Parts: sequence; structure tokens; C-alpha cells
Amino acid sequence: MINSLKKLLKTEILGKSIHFYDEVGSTNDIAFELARQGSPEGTVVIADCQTEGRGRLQRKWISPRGINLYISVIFRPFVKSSDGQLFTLIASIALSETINALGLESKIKWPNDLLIKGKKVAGILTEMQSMEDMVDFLVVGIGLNLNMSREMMQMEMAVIAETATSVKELLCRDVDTTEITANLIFNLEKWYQEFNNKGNNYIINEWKKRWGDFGRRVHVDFDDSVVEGVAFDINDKGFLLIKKDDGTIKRVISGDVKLI
Ligand code: BT5
Repeated sequence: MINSLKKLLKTEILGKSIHFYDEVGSTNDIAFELARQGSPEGTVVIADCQTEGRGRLQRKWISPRGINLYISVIFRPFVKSSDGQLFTLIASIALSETINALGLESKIKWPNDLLIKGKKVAGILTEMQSMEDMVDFLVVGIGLNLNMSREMMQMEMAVIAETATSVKELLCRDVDTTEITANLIFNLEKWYQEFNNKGNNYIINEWKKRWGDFGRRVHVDFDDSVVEGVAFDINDKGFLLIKKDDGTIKRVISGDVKLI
């Protein structure tokens, strides 16, 4: 894959160095270690399968061999650590654009999911190392279900078979994994540059155009509490804003959103 991917890449920063593995624990762990050892911005780690693919809060990302995309990218932006969450937004926009170019209609679910027809096709895990209050580096990890059939989903991931989907399931055909990976890397670089040139608010507004739950009544589990109300905005750090029934506004930094 690596040679054909390099041929397709039209980027200036991302993917200049690509590490491809047959099998890893987690591409995020490999990329994090590479970043710690000084690997440059734009370094990409891709694996054919993950034995310990992770979601947030140490949840499992089911990562069968040879059919999906598991990719992590190192960023070294000159930004405050408090802006780190914006990289999940940048990646969601890039992912959504890549998927929609295939003729599908994906929607972003705050903070890190991409859904099609209400089912999860991709998830993002952003991890960061800081130096004082600035970002030292960020690793943005993306898992995207590509050529996984419904039967395979039921076999490999029975627990989530009803909440997950894949591009193949929706298009009813296999897709070219290398081409989609190249497009995703291109879009990641494009939106990273948009962020560098135009700043937080531009990214926030672009994200909101692709947000599926705008104005919907939601229930959010976060920390040890729960909040219910209308999801009506995100702030300039990417935190979710919910208007509760008593009119007060709750700011949610991280959590799981369910529609009610
Ligand atoms: C995420 O976490 O959605 C982030 C997933 C990031 C995965 C990538 S793969 C490359 C890189 N290397 C890693 O180790 N991770 C990143 P979260 O929002 O916590 O969602 C996790 C939940 O998604 C699980 O608890 C399941 O319910 C569901 N899930 C697991 N595997 C799935 C899959 N393949 N497709 C759809 N849903 C899945």
C-alpha cells in the first residue's frame, strides 16, 4: 500500500514520512512514541490491523485486518493546549468531506464521531503532549470502516453491529482503501492549513455546518453527572453548549451525547 499511497499523495507536510505496519497494538501509541522521539509534523502511521485499537476512556476500537483504515498523524502546531480539542474538529471536517465525496451524506456527532444514517462509520482519538500551557505535539488517530460487510460486522463486533456501519455497506460495493486514505490525508492537511490561516472561529463555523445534532434534545453523560437539554452551539475551544430547560447553559468539555 505504501508505494501506491505515496504516488497518490498531493500534500506538502502530511505523509512525507509514512510508517506502515501489518499489525500493531494501536497506531496512536506508535505515533505518540515516534513524536516523543522527535518525528516531524506530518508523520503518518497506518496499520492493516490493530490488536489494541482504542477509543476514548480506554474503550475498544474494533480493528479487523485488511478492510478498514487505522491511521494516526503527528501535528506540532504552535497553539495553547486548551486549543487541542480543535484538532478533533479539524479531523472530523476532513473525514466528513472525504466520505461525502463518495456520494454519502455523513454528519458529525460531537465530539469525535462520524455518522451516516445515524450509524457510526468513523471515530477520532486525539491525544496530546503539552509543554507548560502550549502543545508540544498532538496525535490524531482515525478509525474508518471501509470494506467491512454487514456479515463481518455481525461476526467481528456483535456488540456494536447495530450502531456501526461501513462505506461498503452503504455503497453496496468495495472501495479503494488507498485512494480514500490519500484523500483523507489531503483533506487533513487542507483543513489544518485553513485553521493556521483563518483561526478557531472559521473551523468552528465549518464544523457546525456538518453537525448532525444541532438544535436537538440531548442527554450527555460526562464526568460523574448527566445533563439534558438542547445542543445549540460549541464554543471557540470546541466545548459543547447545552441549554437546559431552566434556561441555564451548561458547557460540556467531554462526554457521550445521546439523542432523546
Ligand atoms: C472513538 O472513541 O470513536 C475513537 C476511535 C479512534 C480509533 C482510531 S483507529 C487509529 C487510532 N489508533 C487507536 O488505537 N485509536 C485510533 P469513542 O468515542 O470512545 O468510541 C468507542 C466506541 O465506539 C466503542 O465503545 C464502541 O461502542 C464503538 N466502536 C468500536 N469499534 C468500532 C468500529 N470499528 N466501528 C464503529 N463503532 C465502533
